[in-house]
Formats: sequence, structure tokens, C-alpha cells
Amino acid sequence: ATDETQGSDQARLIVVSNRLPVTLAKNEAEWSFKLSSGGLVSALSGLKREMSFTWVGWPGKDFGADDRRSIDGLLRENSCSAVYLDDETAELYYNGFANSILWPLFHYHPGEMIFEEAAWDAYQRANRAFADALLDVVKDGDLVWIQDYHLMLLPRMLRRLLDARGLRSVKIGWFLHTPFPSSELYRILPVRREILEGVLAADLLGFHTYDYARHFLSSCTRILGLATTPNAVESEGRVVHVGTFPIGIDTEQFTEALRTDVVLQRLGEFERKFEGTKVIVGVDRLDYIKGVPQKLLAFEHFLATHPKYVGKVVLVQVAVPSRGDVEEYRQLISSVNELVGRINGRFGTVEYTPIHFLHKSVTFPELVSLYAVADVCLITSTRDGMNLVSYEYVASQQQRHGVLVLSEFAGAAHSLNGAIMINSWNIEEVSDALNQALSMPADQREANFNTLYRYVTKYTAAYWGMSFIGELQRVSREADELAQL
Ligand code: GDG
Repeated sequence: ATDETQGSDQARLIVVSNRLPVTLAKNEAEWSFKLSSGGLVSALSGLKREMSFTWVGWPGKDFGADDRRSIDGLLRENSCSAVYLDDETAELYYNGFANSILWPLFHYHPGEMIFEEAAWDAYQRANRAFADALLDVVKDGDLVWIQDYHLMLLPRMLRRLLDARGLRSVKIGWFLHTPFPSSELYRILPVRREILEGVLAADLLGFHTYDYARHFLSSCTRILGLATTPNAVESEGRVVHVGTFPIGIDTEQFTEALRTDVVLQRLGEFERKFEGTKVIVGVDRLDYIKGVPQKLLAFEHFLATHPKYVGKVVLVQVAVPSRGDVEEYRQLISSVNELVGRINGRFGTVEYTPIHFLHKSVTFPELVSLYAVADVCLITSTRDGMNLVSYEYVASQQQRHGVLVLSEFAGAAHSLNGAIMINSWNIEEVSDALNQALSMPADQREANFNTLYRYVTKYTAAYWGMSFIGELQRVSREADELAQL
């Protein structure tokens, strides 16, 4: 336990994720600590005020024993605790299993899935290292909230260790940030039973959408033969609750950024640069689930079939480099580069470049300025747990009331009424949607924007965090009451 939380009567929350959301840097002999921003961090900022709080995760690399001592102290001061993994385990667990097996399978890309025993062994080792590390932190009565597909064996491993120590009132929640695929697809996973049994030791399982929860429940029935209801599954004599908790963003962060000098100045520069030109923005990690090739092909088709827009519309595509050490991602980079080159070559002139392709990450003020200047945001994910870019675009469009064109395969499509929905595989449909978006009358844009903005500002990241933890507390009380009968 951290010093500040020891002895406190407050409910204690322990959040567990693959990566600690921190950057650790060494300047001469001094270590410094910086909290990264992100959905999860802002989701928890509200909860931090209500509960004492510890974050447990992998710090990003294997540090030597001396450095570990200094780092551990620094982390403790900031309510964090590190799980150290040797470099080989970390690589095989993270890239080998989580990102090369579970990620493609959960996003309907079984062709990309390469099952290797060594990666599975590393996944088990890493999850066990998390369970061992948690045992030093967790006390009776704590709530433990485990995040994502990297840690699907952890609920069971942790439960066993806790039971052996008699820590029976610890409650465990688990949330999946990706889709959960149809049971028809999930069942091809060689370790399908172990993974399901791993998470079923939790008290509450959370998904972004009802469909993902439903797919999970039918996998439990078909693979493990378990009895389910629409919001629970019975496993080893326990009721495991299953719920839908769509994540959101911290809208305030965008509203505030839009008032800063740096964003206002950059936005002014963009407005001058793109005067008389419509701007379509795309922001994606360069991942095969984001449908970037589909987006480029649709934009090419749009220019080819709507020649009046040639020279009058640009696509600004930020493609953040991601997982470049996995082969599938390297292939994706070269095919995207080729498409961008082809389309710019075909429609470009000395004065006009149709696609501004940024294969890098941009700063937050730059990102907000791009969102704010864009007339359209185009999201073509072929599968996406939620997709927060769609929310962020809405949060940045208070002036312009731009149009969101959103893939029906993103979880966000279940929440974001007011967007133009597309089947991102249908290039003609996407191209038509672009035409519709670029010619939409201002009153319709405003009405759509108002619907979207109301949703995005109400169902924020903080709301998501509070509802999951509120539900975990509720099901825990219910279980405790039943146990006393
Ligand atoms: C996973 C699931 C689910 C992107 N480029 C830059 C930048 N970003 C930020 C965006 C946004 C985040 O990255 C991307 O979030 P998404 O939700 O769109 O996608 P994933 O990274 O795949 O996240 C996803 C999410 O988990 C949460 O549950 O929604 O479905 O796949 O916040 O703003 N930020 C900056 N520069 C960039 O260049 N500063």
C-alpha cells in the first residue's frame, strides 16, 4: 500500500493496466516522473477525489536493481506501483501474444493471428507477475479494476492467491477496451477456455457495447457450457456480472485548449492556409483495424467521381506510428505509403496536394487545431472497441459544426447519433457520405452537432469510470448480503 493510503478508512481502488501511464526519465542521477494524458487517466481523475487510489502496471522496460529502488520511491509518492518484467517476457507477452494473437482475433483479423507456444507461456508468466505484485498492494476490502486484453488471466490468478491468504472481500472488476468478437470467431483461439476462465474469476466484466457483452456471454455458453442471462454468467458457483459501460473523453480538456493562445494562433494559420478549401481530417494509430487503406481508396473514388472537388478539398491524415516491430504493421505502412503516393500523383498539381499525410504523432494543441479547422472527420475503422477520435472531433467543433462520418464497425457508432454512418468496406458508400457531408446545409449540421455534443459532454470519461466502479460496489454489496443469508 502507498503511504498516503495506509490506514485510511476510505474505499481503496487499485487500477491495473499493462502500462503505467507514466514517463520516467533520468537526468544525471535524478529520476523524474511525468503522468501521461489519456482516456483512462482522465476517467480516473474523478474517482481519485472519491477514493484513495493506486495504479499498478509495467513501467515500460526492465530497470536495474539500483534504478528500481529510486523509481519505486518516486512511483509510490505518485500513487503508482511497478510490475517489473524481464525484457524477453515483456516482448513475448506484449507483442507476441497480446498484440499478435488477441488483438487481431478480437478485431476480426484471424488471418493475422500467429499462435506460438512461447508467446502463450510469456502471457501466463506476465499475468502471474502482475498477480504476485498485486499481492503486495491489495488489502481486504479493496476494489481491484483490471484493464484490457493484456491481463485476461489475471482475475483468476489473483483470486487464487487472495483466497489462499484469506482475503475474501477483495472485489475484482475487468474492462475490455477492444471489441469482443462473435463466438464463431472467438472459438478458433487455441487457448479459448483458459482465457474465458481467466476473466470469469472477476465479479464484474465490462464492455463498451451490448453486442460485445452478448458475444462474450455466448462464448461462455458455447465453449464452457455455462448458464447465462443478458447481464450475468454463473461460473464455479459464483455469479459474474456483465455490463455495458461505453467510455468517453474529458471534454473540458478540449474546450480549455480551444481558448489557449497556442491553439487560437495555430487555428488561424490553418484557416488562412486552407481558405477556399474544404478540410477532411483523419487521426488514427497506423493500425490495420483503423481502415486507413479503405479511407484512402474512398477519398480517391470521391475525387474521381466528383471532379468539381479536385483542388477544393484536402484530406489531412495523421497516422501515428504504432507497433512497428510487428510484421503486419510494417506491411501496412508500405501499402499506405504507396496509396498516398498514387493518389497525390494522380490528382495533385504543383499548387494542390490532395492528401497531407503525417506519419508521426502531433502535439495536443496541433491535434485540437486540426480537429477544429476540419469540415469533416472521417473514421473508417474496420473494427474499433469505441474510437475516441470521433468524440474528440465533436468536442472541438463548437464553432464550425463540422460533420462526423463514422464507421458502423466502431463501438462509437452505437452512441453517436448525429453522425453519418458508413460501411467502411463500401468505397462507393463512403465516397457518397463525403459528398453528403461536404454539401450539408448549416442548419442540419448544427442540429446534428447539438445532438452529438450533448452526448459527448454528458457521457464523459469520468462518467464511465464512476459508473463502472459504482456498479462494482453495487454487485459487491449484493454478493455480501447474499453470503450473510
Ligand atoms: C483503444 C481502442 C478505444 C492519436 N493521434 C495523436 C493523439 N492521438 C490520441 C487521440 C485519442 C487516442 O490517441 C486514440 O484513441 P482511440 O480510442 O481512437 O483508439 P486506440 O488507441 O486504438 O484505443 C479504442 C480506446 O482504447 C479506449 O477504450 O476507444 O477502440 O482501440 O485520444 O487523441 N494524441 C496526440 N497526438 C497525436 O498525434 N496528442
